[in-house]
Amino acid sequence: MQSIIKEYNNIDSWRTAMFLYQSAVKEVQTKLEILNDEFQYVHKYNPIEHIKSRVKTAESIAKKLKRHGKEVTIENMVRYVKDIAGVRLICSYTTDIYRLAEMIGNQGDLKVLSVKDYIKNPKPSGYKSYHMLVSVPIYLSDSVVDTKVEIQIRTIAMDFWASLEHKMHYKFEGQAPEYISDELRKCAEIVATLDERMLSLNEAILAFQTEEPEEASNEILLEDNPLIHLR
Ligand code: 0O2
Repeated sequence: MQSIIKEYNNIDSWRTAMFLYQSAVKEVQTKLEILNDEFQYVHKYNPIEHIKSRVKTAESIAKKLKRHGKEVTIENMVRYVKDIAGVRLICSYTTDIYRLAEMIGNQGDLKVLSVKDYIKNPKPSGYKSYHMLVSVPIYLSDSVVDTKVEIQIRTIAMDFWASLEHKMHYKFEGQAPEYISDELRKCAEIVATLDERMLSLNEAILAFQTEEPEEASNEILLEDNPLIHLR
């Protein structure tokens, strides 16, 4: 273990660091694809709609270090920028998010270093997402290097919102006109409502499908209809 930590702290070249982050993204993405395939095989359901992966650009790393008041060095980048390797999981429903988080937490070779639940505690901007910082062992020919990857899990609707908010943030460099920030906050509320209603609707559809074969007739009493609880 000691030798692994020493190796990690000894990363002194940009190419070595980027090679490790790219390998870590591949490793985590493959793991999550396998989990999703297994879930489909066992439960006939995919909790992941799609996966987006990226390694942060040099420009973005430098910007983040400056934002945190740190000198732009390889050492500081490895120590302070936690999301250089990033994997984003897009799901249909909020329940998928917590199901996936639990599945990730149960992976023996991934160490969960920290969790930020911006779904239960959204940012003042309205940003919602579930962030997990994990470390994954990268097996090289002569050593093993634990490498950090930030996994972001969010619904399709949250992702749609976050993409536009990100665009706004970059366009106005944090100085967006008040009416645009206000409108985005209102859209975040609509996103939350949409996610809730889509989840209820999906549950109602699933309940209907499982109950139907046991019914003597196809008639459904109004008070038994799960859809009437939606609003
Ligand atoms: P980019 O350009 O997307 O890579 P930080 O608060 O960011 O200084 P930390 O610990 O990395 O420090 O924070 P966090 O909360 O885990 O955020 C990491 C990433 O989550 C961000 O990376 C964004 O991708 C995303 N994120 C966090 N907050 C927001 C938000 O309010 N709106 C949107 N659209 N995305 C957010 P970067 O490096 O900030 O940006």
